[in-house]
Amino acid sequence: MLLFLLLGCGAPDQELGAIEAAPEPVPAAAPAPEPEPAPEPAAAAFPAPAIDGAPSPELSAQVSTAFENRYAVTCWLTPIHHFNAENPCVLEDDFDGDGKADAAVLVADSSTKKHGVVILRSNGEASVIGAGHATGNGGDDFKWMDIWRANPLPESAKVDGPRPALGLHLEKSESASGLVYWNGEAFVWLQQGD
Ligand SMILES: [Ca+2]
Repeated sequence: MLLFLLLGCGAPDQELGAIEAAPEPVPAAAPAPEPEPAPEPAAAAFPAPAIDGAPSPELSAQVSTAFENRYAVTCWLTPIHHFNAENPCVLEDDFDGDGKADAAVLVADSSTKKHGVVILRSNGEASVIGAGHATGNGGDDFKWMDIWRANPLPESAKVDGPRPALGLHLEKSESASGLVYWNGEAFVWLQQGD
């Protein structure tokens, strides 16, 4: 009988309780789960070039800001198939031996229009060869160049510090070429052909 009364009286109380309780904020509700951290991008220090070989807008912006707009990305080379020269606007590889990708980008000086290469290193530093900066036999205007690619360093390349596997092979087809490589302090010219 007592149980019956309790049950009989309990129902309205529970309803009231439910109504009164509704506006109460639920204390310590389970917090929304933390979003999964985005996976680290695969070691790409620089925005990938577009499929057609043109640098991405982000990479072009990095070239502009590295030297306060002095140099502009200028893709003046075209592929030469019979020399197997793809001649992309951007070569991405480790050119200073720190194990991280750097980006070498064809540029021209915005005022003098002299041609050259800006190298954006993975440590945030930037260098320019040509484009007004005399670099060995390459001079200060690389307009003569019609082929470039990443090539292995020959043993004759002297390096102070971690040895990069690759340098920039810059060539006038069927004529002269040089390898520009990081010697531990700067990008320097190593003559390859006449
Ligand atoms: Ca590097």
